[in-house]
Amino acid sequence: MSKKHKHFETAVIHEGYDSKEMLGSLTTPLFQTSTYTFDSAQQGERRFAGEEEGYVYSRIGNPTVTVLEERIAKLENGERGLAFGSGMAAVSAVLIALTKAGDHIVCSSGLYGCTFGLLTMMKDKYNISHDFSTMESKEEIRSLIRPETSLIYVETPINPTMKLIDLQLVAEVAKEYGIPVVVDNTFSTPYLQRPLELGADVVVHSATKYIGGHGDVVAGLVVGKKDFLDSVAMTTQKDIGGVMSPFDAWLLIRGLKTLAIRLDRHCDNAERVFEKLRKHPKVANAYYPGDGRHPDYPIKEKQMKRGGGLISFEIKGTKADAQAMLNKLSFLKLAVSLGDAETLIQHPATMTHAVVPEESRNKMGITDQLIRLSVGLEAWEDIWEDLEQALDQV
Ligand code: LCS
Repeated sequence: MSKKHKHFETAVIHEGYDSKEMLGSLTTPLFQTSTYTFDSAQQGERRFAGEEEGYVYSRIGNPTVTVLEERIAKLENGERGLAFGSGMAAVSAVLIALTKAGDHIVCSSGLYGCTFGLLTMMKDKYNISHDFSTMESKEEIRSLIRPETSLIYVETPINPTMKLIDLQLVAEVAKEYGIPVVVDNTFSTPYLQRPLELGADVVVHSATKYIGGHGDVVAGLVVGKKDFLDSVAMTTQKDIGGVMSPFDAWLLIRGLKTLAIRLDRHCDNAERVFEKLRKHPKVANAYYPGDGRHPDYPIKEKQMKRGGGLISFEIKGTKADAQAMLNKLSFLKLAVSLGDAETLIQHPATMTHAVVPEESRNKMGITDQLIRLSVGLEAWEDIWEDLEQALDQV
């Protein structure tokens, strides 16, 4: 196996893969197979018993997927990685593994819409309740923890409000109670933020976003301690079965190689577009964690390398004005998802967070005027020109 690489930019290209083991193939081969042959019935028995290493069936493991799992584990500085068929498959595998009927979850006061939907379903079906916390102080988190609280779940930056949570502070409280902290690191990726180094126990990703980076795959990843991920691998991954296809792993291995350079460009573009956007007369508020005026900027300075590629902003006016602006865009893409080469723009209240009831949306800060912008890799001047002409027409 390859040695541990010191620099992130090298690790995204080399970790978890040794070409000498693969007939010298420079790129990771695509093992597009569902199953694996045994030399004898006894070998099959030993493999199923876990007495001999080797692949048995691609829901339980695949060599292409293994390379990706080892690479993401190294990048997040965790012990083991696991790959899933979507970000939600990853989130649900972790949440189901860590809870039983009657348990309780403390979560950040903003979450991706489908994560909110999953928590609502778990409450309705299994009486697993949850409370939202701003996580602004230790006292506030402590006040919500009950004997049956089995985990703390955090998104930071929060989709789509771009508020931040202090991960070290949350991890310190969780340690007092001996409960794990799960962090959705989709918006930052390990290039900008490494929650496990700040005391979190598990990291989840929608790899659909920056990790893939090219808008051509839906996928999820989990990283954490070996014992916990071994148990997830044998339960909520193997038996619920939301695994990643080998081809999707192959695409993600390719995407990851440029993660660092892509993210630097996403950040450069977002910083420049934000400076213009915040001054536009039709924009009431604009939120970017890399901006020194952002209320959570001190948290950004503590735990994020840069501010990321996402901006959200509120239009002066109504929902109709926000929709009118989106309809006036020329080449920027009106679409959900984020982290792609193309700049993507969407209306959270009616799209990604439409499943969140209006009252909860308002509490989270998702107003009808809020627009989320995933700044792409195009020339920033072109991105701004399109946004400006659309805003001018509102
Ligand atoms: N976590 C976060 C923070 C997300 O933004 C998403 C998807 C997921 C988990 C789920 O990942 P998936 O299953 O889609 O791979 N977020 C989306 C968004 O903001 N627009 O479209 C999807």
